[in-house]
Amino acid sequence: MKIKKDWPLFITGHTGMVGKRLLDYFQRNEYNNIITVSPSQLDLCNQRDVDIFLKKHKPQLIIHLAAKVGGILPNIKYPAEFIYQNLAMQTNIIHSAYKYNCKKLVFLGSSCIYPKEAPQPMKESYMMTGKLEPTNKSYALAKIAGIQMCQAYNAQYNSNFISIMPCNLYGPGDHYDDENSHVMAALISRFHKAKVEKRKKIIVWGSGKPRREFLFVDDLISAVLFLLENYDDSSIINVGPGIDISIKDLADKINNIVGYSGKIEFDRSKPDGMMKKLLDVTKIQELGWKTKTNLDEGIKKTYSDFLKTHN
Ligand code: GFB
Repeated sequence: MKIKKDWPLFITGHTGMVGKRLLDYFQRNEYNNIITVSPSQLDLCNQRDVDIFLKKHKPQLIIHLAAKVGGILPNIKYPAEFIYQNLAMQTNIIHSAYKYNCKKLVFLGSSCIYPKEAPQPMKESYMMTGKLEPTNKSYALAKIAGIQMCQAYNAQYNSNFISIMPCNLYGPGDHYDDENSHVMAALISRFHKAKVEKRKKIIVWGSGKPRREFLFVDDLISAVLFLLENYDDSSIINVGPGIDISIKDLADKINNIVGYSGKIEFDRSKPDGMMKKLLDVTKIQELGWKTKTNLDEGIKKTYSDFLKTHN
């Protein structure tokens, strides 16, 4: 669908890592009708307030990025918050988007919607073919419900709500917290601290054997923009580089980039989560999109942003 720059465009979650970069892109490119709202002004979990807000602004385009997200530990510790907040926010947004005739909505899922034992790499068709990984079941089920909701509205009301499944994201503006972050942000911050404090050893969670696929935030932005213009299908679409790396090799990479010289130890009492989670990205590549940022380049850019914001 051809997107017009003067359409009212609502970005939820505009203060998050993805939202900030996307908002910046739309502002630089003279989209002149951008709508954002802070959580203190509008609680996206409140159905009535969301409905009033969308009735007033009538966005023609919605990019729904607001979500309760976190690394493996918060997913285990706060499953109720993950399922409630994500279900509530997406349900309110999707339903009011339909009510007020939104022309196109982008819903962001996650590679964790695929079964724990899915064959690798994971094709879009593998969704709901097996049991989910227990460490992020609440988050995954909320995302699966969001996908189904988009598909149901497309089928019944002829909406154009698309669902994009990215792999693990990272990049400037990530949330750096030792316990709650995703692995990339947690390790960048921990290796940096260990270097500054001249620690003899550093702890990396789990066995180091799980493999993860990482997508640099700017590549996700480019995929979202590409799919906005080039994808109007109900079926889900994977986004990633199609390459994965073990947590051990990732730790070694971050170690080299940060320049820490101590010993790396693995804490096997911490969860490994899914052992392999690699997306099959044939579908988006055949449409003509692929990632631009390789992992070394992405980690360097992320670390440099970390230094600017955390020194
Ligand atoms: O990014 P992450 O927390 O979540 O990565 P998932 C977890 C993997 O990294 C596990 C290892 O294998 C951990 O054992 N790891 C090593 C660490 N050191 C650390 C560390 O210091 N912090 C963290 N967090 N992990 C996420 C879901 O699963 O996948 C999200 O939690 C989302 O909801 C995302 O769906 C795509 O990759 O396991």
